[in-house]
Amino acid sequence: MLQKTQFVTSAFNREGCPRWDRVEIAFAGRSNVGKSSLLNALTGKRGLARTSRTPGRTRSLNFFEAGETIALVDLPGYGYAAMSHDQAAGLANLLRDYLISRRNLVALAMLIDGRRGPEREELELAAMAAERGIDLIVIATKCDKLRAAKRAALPKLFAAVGGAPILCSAPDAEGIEQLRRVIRRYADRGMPGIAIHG
Ligand SMILES: Nc1nc2c(ncn2[C@@H]2O[C@H](COP(=O)(O)OP(=O)(O)OP(=O)(O)O)[C@@H](O)[C@H]2O)c(=O)[nH]1
Ligand SMILES: [Mg+2]
Repeated sequence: MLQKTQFVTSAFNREGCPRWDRVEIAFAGRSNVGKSSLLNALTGKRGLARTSRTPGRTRSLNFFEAGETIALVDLPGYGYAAMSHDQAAGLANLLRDYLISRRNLVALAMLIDGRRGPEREELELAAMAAERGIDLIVIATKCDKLRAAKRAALPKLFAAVGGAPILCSAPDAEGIEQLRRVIRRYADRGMPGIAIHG
């Protein structure tokens, strides 16, 4: 199912988002944390979502359809300082608007660098998800960079966002199967009874 994921569209505002009944699983996190790389690893398609060493690569909401019932959404990152003020504010608005108002959104995959752990923005994201009743999937990225001791300390480091995250590494494919299983559960559950738009 995920291997057949296809890019559908990029949106720069609410009106640009697809009108469909798919449930959406969105990938959020600090700029450069590895959202696009993880999407590519999950789908096995290297060039599906654009990645870059330079933070601030993804500047729109990017929708990908997978199977019959779900979509994955690659979100722009936050917290990238070297962007113009207007540009950063515009991206933050786009992101906030999507997270707060998108009815198709059922799960937020929150990516956090395993070396950093959650910070203020992640606590805000977690609170927003809880408030909206959106599932939170906490993911520690770049775990190939962690030494054993740091790895063992992850549940404690991530305590403020619910404890043990899913440990992932895009180059090593660590955690990818586990995450695919989580996503498949949303696909199996199918769509909620009511049609959702907007
Ligand atoms: N070592 C390591 N590097 C990674 C991993 N995932 C991503 N990277 C690298 O981190 C950089 C940023 O990756 P992206 O996937 O573009 O990050 P992003 O979160 O989509 O960034 P924005 O779109 O700017 O918000 C790239 O140089 C990736 O190769 C990982 O699991 N391990
Ligand atoms: Mg990206």
